[in-house]
Amino acid sequence: MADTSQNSTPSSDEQVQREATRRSRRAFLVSGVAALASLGGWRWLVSQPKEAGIPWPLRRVLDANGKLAGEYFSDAHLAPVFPKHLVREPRTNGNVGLGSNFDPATWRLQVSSLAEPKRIQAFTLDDIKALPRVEITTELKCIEGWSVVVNWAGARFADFATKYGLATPDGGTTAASADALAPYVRVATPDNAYYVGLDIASALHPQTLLCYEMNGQPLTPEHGAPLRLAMPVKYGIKYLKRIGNIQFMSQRPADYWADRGYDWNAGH
Ligand SMILES: Nc1nc2c(c(=O)[nH]1)N[C@H]1C(S)=C(S)[C@@H](COP(=O)(O)O)O[C@H]1N2
Ligand SMILES: [Mo]
Repeated sequence: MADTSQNSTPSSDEQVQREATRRSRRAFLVSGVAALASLGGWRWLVSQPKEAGIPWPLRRVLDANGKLAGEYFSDAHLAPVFPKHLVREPRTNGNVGLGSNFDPATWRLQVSSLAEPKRIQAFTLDDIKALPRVEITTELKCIEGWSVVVNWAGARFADFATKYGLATPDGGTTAASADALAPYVRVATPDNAYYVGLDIASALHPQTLLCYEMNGQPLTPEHGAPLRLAMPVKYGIKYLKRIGNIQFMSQRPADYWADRGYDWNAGH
């Protein structure tokens, strides 16, 4: 069949609009893929089992979001990365849930499944460190108005959830169906004094890390040892230090700062 696309002239505004939409959608997908590749996430993503040609963690994020890759994989929602020489030691900010009654030696990360009966699994720091190590240098932005470039190292939340099938209702090892994915995650300190709520797309975002190192050093207690969140698409309030509990949930979880009047999503 002859290619008529060169000389086809859109004859109405509607056709022009359709064409523009088609082109920008393609441009968007290409730039999204490039951004993932530059993060080193692409190789991991393409090694995952596929559904309809799309690796399942990504597929699920797209499904959960309900839009064409929209909010989470556009360049606008991939937080910018910085050269390492720009890193600074951040001040420590916020110590809710970081009381002294804590023994890192007996620490376990407790994860509870969406469905009843709750399946509770306990993970060690070595379990997290056994996952692919990801480094990212991004800006930690506090709602108080300061920001600082930090180099984080840890495991992708998505790798953790994928390996153990944690986001599926039964906490099993396979993803049964796309709509079965837990829509929300609650992350809290061991004493539950500080807690954040996340939608699943944000939790599985390729830049969301379970961190054990900050600026090349193991996390210090003030910065959330043994494990903390870093999620550069969100404000610092979501970077929960000293993670103790992760719960997959069907309802939007409470959030420490949202309970005090801040935006629940805390994206920027
Ligand atoms: N457990 C816990 N995590 C927390 C907080 C807190 O009060 N308790 N404060 C948050 C806020 S407001 C910010 S800006 C960052 C600061 O991280 P940093 O202390 O490592 O600089 O931690 C976040 N994580
Ligand atoms: Mo903050």
